[in-house]
Amino acid sequence: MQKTLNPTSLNEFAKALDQVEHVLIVAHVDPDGDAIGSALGLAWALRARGLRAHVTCQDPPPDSMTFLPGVGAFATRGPQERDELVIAVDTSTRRRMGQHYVDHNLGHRPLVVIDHHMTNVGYGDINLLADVPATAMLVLAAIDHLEIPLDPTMATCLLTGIITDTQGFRTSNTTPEAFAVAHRLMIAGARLTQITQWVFYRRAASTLPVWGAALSGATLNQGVLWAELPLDLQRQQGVGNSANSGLVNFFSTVREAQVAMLLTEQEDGIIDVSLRSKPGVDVSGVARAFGGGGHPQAAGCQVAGRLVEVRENLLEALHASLGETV
Ligand SMILES: [Mn+2]
Repeated sequence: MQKTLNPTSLNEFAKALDQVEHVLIVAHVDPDGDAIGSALGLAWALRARGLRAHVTCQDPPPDSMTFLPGVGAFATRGPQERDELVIAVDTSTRRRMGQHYVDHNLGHRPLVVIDHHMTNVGYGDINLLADVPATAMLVLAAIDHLEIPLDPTMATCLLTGIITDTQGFRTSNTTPEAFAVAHRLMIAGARLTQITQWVFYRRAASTLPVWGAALSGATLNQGVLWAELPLDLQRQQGVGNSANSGLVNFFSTVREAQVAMLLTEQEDGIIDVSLRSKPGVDVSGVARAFGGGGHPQAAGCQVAGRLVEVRENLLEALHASLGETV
């Protein structure tokens, strides 16, 4: 994937916007800070351009994102008949657009895809794809191309996307451009300390027993550190899925772990698999082989089956892929 956006696609995007009034922006299922920040930042920018922009998502935002301007309307409004153009942000596959997109039969509307996942095949009519640290950086490039002046609201949303996806400028894909963009966003009014506190320092105390159980059950096996959260454990502690994001990132800080994996059993019989890896080890291929996708160092998939079977299948694939790397 190229490092910068294709100018032809940017021109096509501008032309598509000129032909519509109502735009629907879709963030991926189980949305993270980049999905939510990119969606809201783009919505504010398009509104500044005179468009009617709405944001939708199958799942509600996690508590750590509730400070973002405009998040109150996030996910509460499903697609409507008058939506003329759909824009998917940070969403590597059509499937990750979620149930709203399917239920409301939006497939016949023109689709713009703005995304930075290497595994994205370009499933939109217009694809704004580039290999950058966060989709929020691509949204900013689009805003610049549309000559929309940045304001503190847009800047706050977009910087949140960058902070989230780079884990505070720590991931191996953090580029000088990420700092250059963050510099611009801070000058435009985004407050780094406020965003960092919300993104990284808002863990509920009720997550600690779940983490405790996962940590004490964690197993290191030939470079793969894994743990699982069965449904009964989650129920026992009364904590939802999103409360456990961060746990797999913590696993990846373990020196002996080349790969970290967290398996979370969901109500619907699906196992949510989160993968992380050390620089130089790529887990996106394994995620893709199981119907998911993501980045070389952070990827995931959702697999139907029993926890133990899914775990064994994933471990086998990860060990095989580690064997190739070594
Ligand atoms: Mn992202």
